Amino acid sequence: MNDEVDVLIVGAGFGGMYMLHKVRELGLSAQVFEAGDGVGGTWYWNRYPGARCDVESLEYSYSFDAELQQEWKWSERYTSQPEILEYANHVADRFDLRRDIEFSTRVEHTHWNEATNRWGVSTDTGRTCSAQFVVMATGCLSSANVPDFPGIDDFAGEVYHTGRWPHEGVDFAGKRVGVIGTGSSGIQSIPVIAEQCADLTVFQRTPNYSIPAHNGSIDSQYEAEVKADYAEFRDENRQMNGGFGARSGFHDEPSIGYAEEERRARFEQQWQRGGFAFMRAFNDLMIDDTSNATARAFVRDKIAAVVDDPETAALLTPVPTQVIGCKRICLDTYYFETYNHDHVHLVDVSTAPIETFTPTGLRTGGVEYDFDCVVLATGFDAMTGTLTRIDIRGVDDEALTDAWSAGPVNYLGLQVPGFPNLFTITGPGSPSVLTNMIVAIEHHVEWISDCIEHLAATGLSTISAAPDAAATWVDHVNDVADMTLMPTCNSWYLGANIPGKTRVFMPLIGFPPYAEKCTEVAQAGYEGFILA
Ligand code: NA7
Repeated sequence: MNDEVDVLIVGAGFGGMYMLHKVRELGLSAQVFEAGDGVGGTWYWNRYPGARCDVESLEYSYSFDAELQQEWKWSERYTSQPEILEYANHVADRFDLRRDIEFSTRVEHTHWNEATNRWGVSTDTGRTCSAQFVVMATGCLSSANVPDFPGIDDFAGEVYHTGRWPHEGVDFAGKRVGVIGTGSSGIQSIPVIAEQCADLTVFQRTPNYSIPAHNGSIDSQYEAEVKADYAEFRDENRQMNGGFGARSGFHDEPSIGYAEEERRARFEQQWQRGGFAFMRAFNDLMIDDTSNATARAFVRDKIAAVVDDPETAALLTPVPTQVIGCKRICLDTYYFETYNHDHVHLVDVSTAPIETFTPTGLRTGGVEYDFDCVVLATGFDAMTGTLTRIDIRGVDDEALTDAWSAGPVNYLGLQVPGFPNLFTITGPGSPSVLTNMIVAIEHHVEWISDCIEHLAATGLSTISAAPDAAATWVDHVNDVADMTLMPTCNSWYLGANIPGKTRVFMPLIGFPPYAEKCTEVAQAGYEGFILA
């Protein structure tokens, strides 16, 4: 147990694990506190059936160690949750990370002490620790959103949230199951649950655009090509918008000017590639509504072609004005096909919300539905939820919740004014969830460790974001978002899925320019930060 360390890291997901490794490389001491009883972060918690990464496995993996990326072998094009968790455990073993991680330990308070220039951290297990630096590696999708459904405690059956799935799994055989929510978690789990249960009813508030993943065993020839020069492959991806998909057929031209037939052929080609490649069919899909409308019309036709019952197909189809890509696109395996089974039913709760749970099920639109269990695929209090649930207090005992009462304020998504030596990995204001998360994580961890090294080398003890730099940055994040179609719907990027949460666009659109900006800032002596 380390009670006094140089760096305290909160979370042992991919961010926390790499941060620990880098801190050790600097020759500094570290302690990690992790709420789960194992490593893996979001992949530790999200064990629902069908859970799978939506970035290809050869890309969604650490690049920092050449041997690690050569020796690890992925079995599928898109990795399943169990295999990602196996990989996370392999990394923890390979780099001997566990000896500095305290599991089943949730950080509750993190207070800055101005007299000592150190953070005091305490946990739900009664542990306390003091640290010069605190790195929040708490993830963007860690705090489950459990809507306040009346009567939920009276329901006699089981209720599961996809983001808090029981480790022993759930046996759906012979059961009547309700699923609430049709985001990624619902869309991935519904086909798998449908295969196992007796009867499935899906409650949908907003239909989503979903693209087939065309998942399968990894293409060994492609894998060999990538591994022949993995460093080059990583570089190519880092130069892509979002840090991924360099070899997924990106077409760097606007759709306008293309004849209808050519445009559809291009969409079809990308549809057949599968996954996010679809949105790379043209370069203006997220900035020009006319162009976006051509993509969504294409997907609407696909849904109509797959779903047998026209009424169900209509319900599953987003309205024509709903921008594709505004909410995160889902990748699926036989999602729409699932509704062709007789034992799968769809209930629209857009106009008649779920009124109440009952002892035997739930009621909506005056109709009672009976279930043995209900799955909440209702998402997360994304990006800020986990940070604001911790009692974080900076200079003058200011609470982070007060500093962020009108939405997250920080500089580069890395530091909050008035909270010295506290860093957020993939915090709001950085590209985070709009990238391949591992690319964003590695970038942040390396920037933070360089920064800590710089302070040590120059004999400085604190760094914090300058208030004016942070204010300008928040405006910049919103200005960039406003140039796109991203703020046109009620997405979790805007916090719009959480009642009462301030509506502000949280992630920055624009990786790799963001990474270049971070480098420039560091090279200019950490311009926009106050060093003391
Ligand atoms: P999402 O994408 O936030 O989806 C949550 C779903 O739950 C979505 O369909 C919501 O409808 C629905 N929802 C939420 N609250 C309710 C209530 N009260 N009643 C009915 N339906 C509700 O979360 P996911 O876990 O699927 O995915 C999160 C990210 O994880 C994903 O984007 C990937 O990055 C991985 P709504 O659309 O708000 O009308």
